Amino acid sequence: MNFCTLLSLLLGFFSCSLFVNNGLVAVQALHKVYPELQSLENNDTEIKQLYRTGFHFQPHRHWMNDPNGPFYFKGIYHLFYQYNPEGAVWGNIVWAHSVSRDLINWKSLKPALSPSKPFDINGCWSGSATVLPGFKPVILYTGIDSQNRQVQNYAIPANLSDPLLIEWVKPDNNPIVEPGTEVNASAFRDPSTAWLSFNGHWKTIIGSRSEQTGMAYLYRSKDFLNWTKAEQPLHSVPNTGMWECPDFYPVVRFGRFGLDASVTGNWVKHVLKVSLDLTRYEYYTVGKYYPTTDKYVPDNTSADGWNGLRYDYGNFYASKSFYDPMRKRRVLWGWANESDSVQDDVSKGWAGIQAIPRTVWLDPNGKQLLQWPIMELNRLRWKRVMMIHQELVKGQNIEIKGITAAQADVEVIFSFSSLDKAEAFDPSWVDAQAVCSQFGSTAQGGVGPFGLLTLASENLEEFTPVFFRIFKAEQNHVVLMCSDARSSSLKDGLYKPTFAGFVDIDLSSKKLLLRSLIDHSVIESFGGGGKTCITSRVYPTKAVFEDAHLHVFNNGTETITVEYLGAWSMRSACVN
Ligand code: DQQ
Repeated sequence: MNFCTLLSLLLGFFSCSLFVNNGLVAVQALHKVYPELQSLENNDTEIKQLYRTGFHFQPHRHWMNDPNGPFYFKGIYHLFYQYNPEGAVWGNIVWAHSVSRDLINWKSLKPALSPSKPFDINGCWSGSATVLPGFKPVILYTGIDSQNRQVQNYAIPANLSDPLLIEWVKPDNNPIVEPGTEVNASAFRDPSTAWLSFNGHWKTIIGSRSEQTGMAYLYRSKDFLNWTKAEQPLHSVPNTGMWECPDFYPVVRFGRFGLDASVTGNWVKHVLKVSLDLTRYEYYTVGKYYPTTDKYVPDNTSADGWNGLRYDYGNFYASKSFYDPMRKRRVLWGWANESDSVQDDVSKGWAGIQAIPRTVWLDPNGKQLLQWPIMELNRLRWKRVMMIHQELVKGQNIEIKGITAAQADVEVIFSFSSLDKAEAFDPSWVDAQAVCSQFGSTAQGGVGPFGLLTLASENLEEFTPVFFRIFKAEQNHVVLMCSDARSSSLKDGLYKPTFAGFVDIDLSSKKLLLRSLIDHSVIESFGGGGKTCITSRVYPTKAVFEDAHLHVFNNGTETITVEYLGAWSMRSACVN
C-alpha cells in the first residue's frame, strides 16, 4: 500500500483523485488578467512534472493564489484557497478545499464556494474562517456581486456532523456587509478571522484604502450576521495604498504557544499584518490592542508602513494565520507565486504553491516574530548526511553529497572566531535588497558572504546562493541575509530577484543559524532561527532532479566554521 492510499484510508475518504483589453493583459486587484487564457477549452494539458514540488501544497493542476480560511475541526485541518478550475492563470475564482490530518499530506475535495448567487456571481474572493463557540465554523469571504462591488458574505457547513465539511451553504441573507457610500466598493475585501470581545460582541477587520491611505476597517456584530462599521478603523497608514488580506491576532509575550484570536490581556501583544497591493509584500507590526476603544497602536520598535517588518523578504503574499488548538500554536500559510512566464505556466498546466506552514511566535526581544516550519515536516526527512566542525577558508566551497539536493531540508550552524574583519556598514544602506545586489555571493568580503549554494548545476552554471554577510556599523554589527536568484537559471525571461533582509540578532555567541527547504522550484530559508525568512522561486534548466547539487561556501577573508550541518533527502508528501 503506498503512502497516499494509506492517507486516504486514514482520512476515511474517497478516491485520490470586466477586464478585457483587446486580449491584452489587464490588472484586477493586481492579479494579472489574461482573458484568453482564463478558461481553456482543452482542459487536459499534460501536467509538467519539472518544477512541481515534492512536499509543498499545490493543486493537481491549474492556478492557485491566496490561502483562505484555514482552521482545525474534529481532528482535521481544512485549507481553502483561491483557485481557477479552468486554467493556469488567475480567473474564475472559487474557494477550492483540501483536508489533512497533519498539515503536510492533503486530500482535495470539491470546491467549497463557487460563484452562483447575485452576491458572489463575479467571484468568491479571499476571506477567513472563525470557529464559533460550540465548534461551529463560519466562513467570511468577499463576493464580487452582480454590480462588480466587493461585498462580504458568510457561508456555513451544511452538515456539522461531517468532519470533512464537504458541503457549504451560502444563505440568502447575504451579503452581510456592503460597502455603503463611504467605502470604495472596488477596494473592500478579505475579512479577517473574527474575535469575540469581553462584552460578547464579534469584531472583524476588512482591508481597504481611502485615497492612498491603507485601511483596516473595523466591523462589530452581536450575532455574526448584522455588522456595523465602527467610526474609526482599527488602524490605517497614509500613503500605503490598498491593504489586502489583513490578519490580526494575539501572541504571548514570552513563550511559543499560540492563542485564539479572542485572547486579550497584559500578558499578550497583538500583531497586525497587511498585504500591500502596491509592493506585493507583507508587512506586520507588533503592538498593543485596546479592546474597549478598539484601537491598535504599534510599538515604537515596529516601523509602520513600507519600511516595516516583513513575514518574508521574498515571494510570499496574501498570507493567513490560524490558531491550532490541537498543538496550541499559531500557524501561518502564505502563497508563493510563480516567477516564470505566463506561457511557461500555461504549458506547465499549473501555477502557484503555498509555502510550508510555519509556526509563529513572538521573539523574546518583543520586537518581532519568529517563524519555523511546522514540526510535522520533519517526518518527511529520511536520508541524512552530516558535517561537523568543518572549517571553510576564504574561497572554499564543499559539496554536500549523498542526498537528493533538489528535494531537501538543510540545517546549518555557522561560527566565526572574530568579527574584526567585518566591513564598514554605510548607514545609507537601508534597502537590504540593493546591498545584496551590489555585493552578491561571489565577490570577496570580510565576514561573509558565507552560506549555501542551493540547486546548483554540476559546473555551477546555475545556482541559488542563500548566504549571510556581516558588516560593522557605528554601534553594532549588521547581518545581511540574501537569497539571490540571479544565477538560478540559464533560461531568459524569468524574474530572478536578489531577495534580502537584515537579521536583527545578537552575535555574542559568534554563531549564525540557517535552515533552507529546497523543493525543485522553491527555496524557503530561515535565518537566525527564524528571525528573517526568504522564499525564492527558481527554474533551473540543468540543476534539476538528480543533477541538482548542494554546496556550503565561504567567500569572506574570515574563516567560517560549519559547526554542524544536517542535510536530509525529503520524501514526497501526498498532496491533492
Ligand atoms: N487575491 C484575492 C483578493 C485578495 C487578493 C483575489 C490578494 O481577495 O485581495 O483572488 O492576492
